[in-house]
Amino acid sequence: MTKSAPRRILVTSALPYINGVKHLGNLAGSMLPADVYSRFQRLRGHDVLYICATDEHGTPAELAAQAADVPVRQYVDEQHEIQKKAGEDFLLSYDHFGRSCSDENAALTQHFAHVLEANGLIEERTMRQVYSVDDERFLPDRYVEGTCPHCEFEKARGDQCDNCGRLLDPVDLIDPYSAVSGSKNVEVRETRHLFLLQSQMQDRIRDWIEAATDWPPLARSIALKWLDEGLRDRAITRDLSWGVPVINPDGSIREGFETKVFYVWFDAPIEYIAATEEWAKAKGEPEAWRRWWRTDEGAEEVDYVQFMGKDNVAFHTVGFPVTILGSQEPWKLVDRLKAFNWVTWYGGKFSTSNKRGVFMDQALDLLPADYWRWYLTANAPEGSDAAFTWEGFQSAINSDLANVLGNFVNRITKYCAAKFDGKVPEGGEAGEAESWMVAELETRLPQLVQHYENMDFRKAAAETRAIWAAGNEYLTKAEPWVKYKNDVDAAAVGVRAGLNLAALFGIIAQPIIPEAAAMILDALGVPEDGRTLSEEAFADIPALLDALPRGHEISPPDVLFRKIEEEQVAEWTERFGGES
Ligand code: B3M
Ligand code: ZN
Repeated sequence: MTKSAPRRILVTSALPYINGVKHLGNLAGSMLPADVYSRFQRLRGHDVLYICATDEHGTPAELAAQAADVPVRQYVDEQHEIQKKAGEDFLLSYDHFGRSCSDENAALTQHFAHVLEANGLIEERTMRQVYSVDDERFLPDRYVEGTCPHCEFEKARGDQCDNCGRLLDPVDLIDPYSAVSGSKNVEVRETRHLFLLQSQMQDRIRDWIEAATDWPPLARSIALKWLDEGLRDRAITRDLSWGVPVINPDGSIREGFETKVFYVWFDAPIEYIAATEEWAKAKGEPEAWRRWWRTDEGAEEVDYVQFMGKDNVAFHTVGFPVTILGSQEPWKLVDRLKAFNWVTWYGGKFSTSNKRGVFMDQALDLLPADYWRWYLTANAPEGSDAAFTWEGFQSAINSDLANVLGNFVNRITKYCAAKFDGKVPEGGEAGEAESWMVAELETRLPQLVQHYENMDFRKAAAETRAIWAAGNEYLTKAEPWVKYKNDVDAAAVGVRAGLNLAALFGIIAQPIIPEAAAMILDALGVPEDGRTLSEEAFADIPALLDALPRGHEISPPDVLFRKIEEEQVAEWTERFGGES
């Protein structure tokens, strides 16, 4: 079989906002699937670049810093390190985890603003804004709170109502007050802002989305819904001091914008590109980012895949593409966008203040990353929202990981150590049970690959588990322990196939549970270059059952997974909430 050429795949996951460690739902709907997908494609032999960063500008950062009583710069520096560590501890294999407050992002954001304005897509307009007389400032977005004009929720934020989910214009709030001081002494005043003329790009964007027939359905349907409602021009600057300054092409501050910066949603997606620049600089090849992003310099052949929660889709299918296409410069556009619904906490919202839900750093104090990675992938919120429950978590870990995978590996390696001197046995010929197993793999392995290619993560996890389960069924059929009494050669076949299956199970487990997979593969002495999921590796499936060299030494791994006990479920329910 000829080796197919590696593809170049660019992966980004929505940039976690800087104001605090993310909860398991945020992880499950962007960073984790992006990581699983990146790991899968690397194991296929492709050239993958997985980029993420913290999203550090905007009102929530300023407000959180103020609440913590530290300068915003110090706040974002600290929070970036915390989130970076949380990601590493969750084994998220970013090639680079950047920061949207980087110089690269400021320069690129300003560049885009200049070319968009030159192309007639940015215009200065006067708009009405809430102004706080006592605070002596305008109150953008979350700086103002009040009663929602749609649902009468009393603590609606200026940009969005947390109760009914509607996007709001701060001037529409009823009984507005300042989130900085609580002052009700506010009025609407006129001020100038830059507007991105999205309405002019309506047809371009629609043509592009309509042509994107291979996108997973959720992302595409959200994008089309926004287009059907009609694209509106939107302000891309705010009255804030923390953010990317609005400058002229000569570097001077734009007149009238001395106390304004770009809106966080304008600069945040640009950070995907800027973070790639940061990555290139860090590895001492400052131009290396260009072949991933400039279609005139090699990025034409890149497959670019984005991962995000459903609330971010509009910004990625309308806002950012308007920036990219409107620039009329040869930038790479996303090829496929995978969106997720919510992970809920027993059907409700995660909430720090109400002690509902587990956040990324807390999770790892309880159990290793692999446990969470498995559960959240196997229950990915793809078709609809998915509720986290301790009971569901316990059963997934105890059944899928401890029983189906862990026991298989333990049983076969221990038996080999006890009866075959810890060496892959020689002797015997493959028979009916092995043919059955080969047939299973011949159907299931290609399906597994297909599910990953389609970015159907639940299905990929279910197929992975089905392959492990088939291995257990194989051992029941082959019965090496029974055969051993009368026919050691016949037992040798089962043990040999069993060990090879254990290796295969570790190989296919790598994208989702990399740590446990490495333990299995180390115990079986599978060399690094034998751990791939490449087309060549799966070309000869019968050979997979006889891949480890005969006579090769193996050792049983340490306990791979500990079962979750009832008492633990009770304790965690108490601490983090559960069925109320
Ligand atoms: N920071 C996600 C959020 O906080 C947002 C994503 C930006 S992606 C460019 O909702
Ligand atoms: Zn509302």
